[in-house]
Amino acid sequence: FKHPLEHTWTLWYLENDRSKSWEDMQNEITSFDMVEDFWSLYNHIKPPSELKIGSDYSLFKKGIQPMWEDETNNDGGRWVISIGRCSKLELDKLWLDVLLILIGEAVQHTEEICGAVINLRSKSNKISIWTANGHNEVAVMEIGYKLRKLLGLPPHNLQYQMHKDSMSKQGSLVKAAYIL
Ligand code: M7G
Repeated sequence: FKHPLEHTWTLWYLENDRSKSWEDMQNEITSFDMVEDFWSLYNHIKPPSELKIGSDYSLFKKGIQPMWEDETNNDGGRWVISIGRCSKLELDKLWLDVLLILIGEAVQHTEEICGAVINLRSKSNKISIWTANGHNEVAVMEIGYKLRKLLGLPPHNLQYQMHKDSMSKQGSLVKAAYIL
């Protein structure tokens, strides 16, 4: 017998390609709804630290696209973890921890959770957890506190950004709606 997960999850991979639009760079890899299938997928693919700069992995509930435009994300936002200098091992461990928190439904308000993204970037890698309603302050804060605790993050390492603010950003700075 395999062990069922609460939700079905879809893994996406974005490979940077200047000849394509951002949406067309997103590739849906596969979906799973069993613990054992998660591990066989995880063991089969490269860890994030081995991906090319400019790539993303996204894990979202099946049916939600990893983009602001999806109706479930539209009024939402994301908890962004600032990752300073860290080893490849630490980066891969943090991403795995986030995946396990998601598929293991380890935070309250699981209905608010949409998915998580890791961006491999030369300036700074980024991991973020996307939630459905950025104005549901109680849920957003409880999710943030739980993430901080489970991931063992020091204070001031989590910033909640509304997708609406990311969409309309002028410079490189998106204002934080909440900081933990
Ligand atoms: P990023 O890859 O999220 O972060 O955004 P980065 O700035 O650290 O590389 C880079 C660019 O990708 C944005 O300025 C948008 O042009 C595009 N982009 C990112 N996201 C998450 C979306 C999205 O959800 N929808 C659309 N249409 N474009 C996006």
